[in-house]
Amino acid sequence: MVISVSIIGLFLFDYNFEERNTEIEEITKADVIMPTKVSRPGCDIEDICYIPSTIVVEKGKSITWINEDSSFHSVTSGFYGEPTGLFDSGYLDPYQSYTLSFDEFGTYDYFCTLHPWMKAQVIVE
Ligand SMILES: [Cu+2]
Repeated sequence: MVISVSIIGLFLFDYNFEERNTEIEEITKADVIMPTKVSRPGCDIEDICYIPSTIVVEKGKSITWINEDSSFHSVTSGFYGEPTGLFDSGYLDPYQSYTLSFDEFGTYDYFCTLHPWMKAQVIVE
């Protein structure tokens, strides 16, 4: 129990340290896109609210999301109504990006705090 608590603590520390928001003035190479019109229900039917909706990343590597929609969106760990508190981009402006490094193995579900139908997953291997 003590061991698992300390691992979570380290992960949270790494997360806070690595988190950063980048403005689009720099050329952003995004791994996951929030496409246009996902602020309306429907993208969930084809699972294209975040593209790709499941991304596999090597442990220690980072993922960059970009909001290509004209509405605000977020990248928030957990499920709508049940955030896990591991990461949260806050509201991303149109064309704002968000980069996070993943230093622990696992499957990380995430969602948008504004649009309950927007959900996706990061798998760290
Ligand atoms: Cu959204």
